[in-house]
Amino acid sequence: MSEHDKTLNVTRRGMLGATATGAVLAGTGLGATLMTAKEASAAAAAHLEPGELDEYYGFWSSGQTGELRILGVPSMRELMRVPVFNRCSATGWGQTNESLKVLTEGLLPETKEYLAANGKVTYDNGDLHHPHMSFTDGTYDGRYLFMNDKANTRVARVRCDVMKCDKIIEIPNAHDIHGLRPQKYPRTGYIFANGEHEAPLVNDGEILDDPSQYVNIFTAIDGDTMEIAWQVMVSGNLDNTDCDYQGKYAFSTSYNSEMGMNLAEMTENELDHVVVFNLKGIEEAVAAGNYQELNGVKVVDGRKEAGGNLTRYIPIPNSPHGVNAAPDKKHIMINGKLSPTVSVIDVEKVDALFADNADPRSAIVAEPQLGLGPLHTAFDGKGNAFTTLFLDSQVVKWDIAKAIEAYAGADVDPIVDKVDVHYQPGHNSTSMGETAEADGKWLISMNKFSKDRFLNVGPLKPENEQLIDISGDKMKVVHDGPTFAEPHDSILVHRSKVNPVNVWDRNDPMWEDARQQAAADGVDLEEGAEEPIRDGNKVRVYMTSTAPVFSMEKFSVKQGDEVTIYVTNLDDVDDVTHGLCLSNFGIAMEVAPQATASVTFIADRPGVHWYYCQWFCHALHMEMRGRMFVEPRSA
Ligand code: K7E
Ligand code: CUA
Repeated sequence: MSEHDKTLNVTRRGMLGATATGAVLAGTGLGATLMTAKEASAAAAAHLEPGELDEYYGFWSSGQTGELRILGVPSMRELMRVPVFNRCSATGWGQTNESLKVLTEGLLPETKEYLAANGKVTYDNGDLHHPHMSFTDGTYDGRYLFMNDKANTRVARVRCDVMKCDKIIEIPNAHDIHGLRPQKYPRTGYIFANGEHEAPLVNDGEILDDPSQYVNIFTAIDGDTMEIAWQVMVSGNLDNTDCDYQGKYAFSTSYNSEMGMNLAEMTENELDHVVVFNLKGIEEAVAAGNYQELNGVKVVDGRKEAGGNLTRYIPIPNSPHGVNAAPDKKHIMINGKLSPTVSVIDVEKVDALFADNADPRSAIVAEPQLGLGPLHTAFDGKGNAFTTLFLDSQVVKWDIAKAIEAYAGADVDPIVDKVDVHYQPGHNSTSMGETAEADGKWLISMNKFSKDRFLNVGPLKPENEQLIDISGDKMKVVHDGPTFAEPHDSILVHRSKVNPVNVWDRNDPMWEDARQQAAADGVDLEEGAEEPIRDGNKVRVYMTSTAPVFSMEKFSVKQGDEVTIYVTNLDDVDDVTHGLCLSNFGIAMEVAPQATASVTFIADRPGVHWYYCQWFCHALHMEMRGRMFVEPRSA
């Protein structure tokens, strides 16, 4: 069966409304013969010929893998992995001095102490759920991507010019950053980040079972400086977040308004809430000095009982999860999870909650019943919303205007279409769908289970991310895409918004420390040094690389020396990356065109040790190697 036929079959499965049984039937090939010409053309649009470029960049999280991934959409080809919170064997992320700086400089002092006690300088794991691009005036601006680490309470930034992480900060006072979104208007601006798990505010081991002393923390980070602007104490925990297109409010769901500590307590109430943050009110409180300073951060009190005008709590049924601002710049969708509904907030009605203390529920203008387990909603820019139904294993397309009419009493059904997905969808995303430029072409359903959709690879299965054509009235599943653990979220960014470079700028700040050290040693990074430079028991080796040679074919150090090897790649040709691997020292790193990278280690193994280029760069790539000689301590 050709690749094309497979695509057609998958489309047919979607049309059949396949359950697991339906999927097996479609596997017979029967489906393809039933395909209409229109469906075939949709499937063809998802298929790219070799060498054809995709129309969209897909930026994917990877959950507990801790990296950011880049896919091409609609082909669903994986283009790149960008290490962020993880260690990367290929690029040396977590080992090079440049990456260690990013991974360590934003850690809190007590974290550094804890890690040091365990023989580490940084965390090795992360749980990256939500990647989002910076905005200017309601749409992507191609500057940065921001993302959370739920595992170790961090927020990271990736530069879109080189697709490398340049900042990671740990968020004090909060616990386990989950929901994260950049400000949409006038620009990013703030990065809003939810602390998911509540904890005693002074968490020093004095308090365990007194929920009244537990708080949760909402954080606003300055996306330009990656410093914390302010934090807000809230009641209930915080799950997902999004903000309006006016720059006035942010919204965070809480699935545990009860502040329960176990499952029974957490799901006790029929209504939880969404917290509305009044950005101007918070800024004014901070400016007026109405805050307490905790761990160097200005923290204002937005808890329910605090009153004031910093926050409002809108009751929502029941354990709401996703928050999604519609491209109409007016509606915010709150996905009910344990309730079959999505609650629609009209941002224009939010002003009255603060100005007139209006009933918080007065901001709700629709609450359509969509199916079981609504988690996240995406948009097509034509007035439709697409909500994932986790329990039903479906995506439901619904008409926002009709949902509002129905809520006002009209006898209309907002549901336009439902399609089966395989299986149990979490997030979904549409092309440009979280911006004012939503274009209604593609939807990705990020399904948590793949079960029988792929060849069996053992008990641990991939997830299944399905591509759905949403350009017509009916949704059509056109492609299955397996992915490794566990992308939660993705964004689809038109390629016109993203313009990475091919070659690094020699003046890039990424290796500023190397530049300064070289200057102090009287060395030019682009020339390298003939011999290692000794500074007590510290030895610095400055090499350049030009395919297929390193500038040093050998160098000598003494056993026990702390050695730093700097490699500057002088090649400035697209795609001529070199790498340095020092065998049996556990050292390897990537050096892309015109970049400098460095690594530090103790040379504690006497003898001859080969270093070699670990990135295939030239016909004589195998010959691109050299020797490090470690003189024994006794010598
Ligand atoms: Cu955005 Cu998975 Cu962290 Cu929903 S969460 S699924
Ligand atoms: Cu240089 Cu391979």
